[in-house]
Amino acid sequence: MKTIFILNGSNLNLLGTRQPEIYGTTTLADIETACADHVAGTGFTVDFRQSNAEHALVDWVQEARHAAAAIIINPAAFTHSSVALLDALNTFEGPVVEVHLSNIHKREAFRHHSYVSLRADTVIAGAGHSGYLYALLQVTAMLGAAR
Ligand code: CA2
Repeated sequence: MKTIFILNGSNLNLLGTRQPEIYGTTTLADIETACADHVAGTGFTVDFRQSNAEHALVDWVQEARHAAAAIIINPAAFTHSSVALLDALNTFEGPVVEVHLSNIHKREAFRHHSYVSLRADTVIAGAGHSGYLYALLQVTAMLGAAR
């Protein structure tokens, strides 16, 4: 069984409770369930996590070097600020897919730059919560799965 880490950054624990016009009404727990259902029976498992702390995400990326075949990450605000997260991702050898619920390029100028995109193999933005499922399709394809 190969593990895919799905890492979520700051404030994403609030999904479904605030700003539904931007982020939708689906909760992070709903997304976790959909991701687990999506990989059921494929030989992959997902390890889904969220933190408001930059260092936790850095620690999890370091852990992934030994514990995960791929990383899907929505770094949230750390996307636009964290060289530490980029440095950690640069030590990971498997596929990395960056996901954003919103289209960051359609929003404020400060969201247009992503440090994480300097490492990501694929970037998905603006697909809402479905972006996580598209990311799973992409990493399983990159890892050579049937779907
Ligand atoms: O579109 C995305 O997924 C973002 O990564 C979300 C981040 C934002 O800083 C990025 O520019 C784009 C913000 C996540 C905050 O999530 C909330 C959810 C509900 C209510 C308030 C915040």
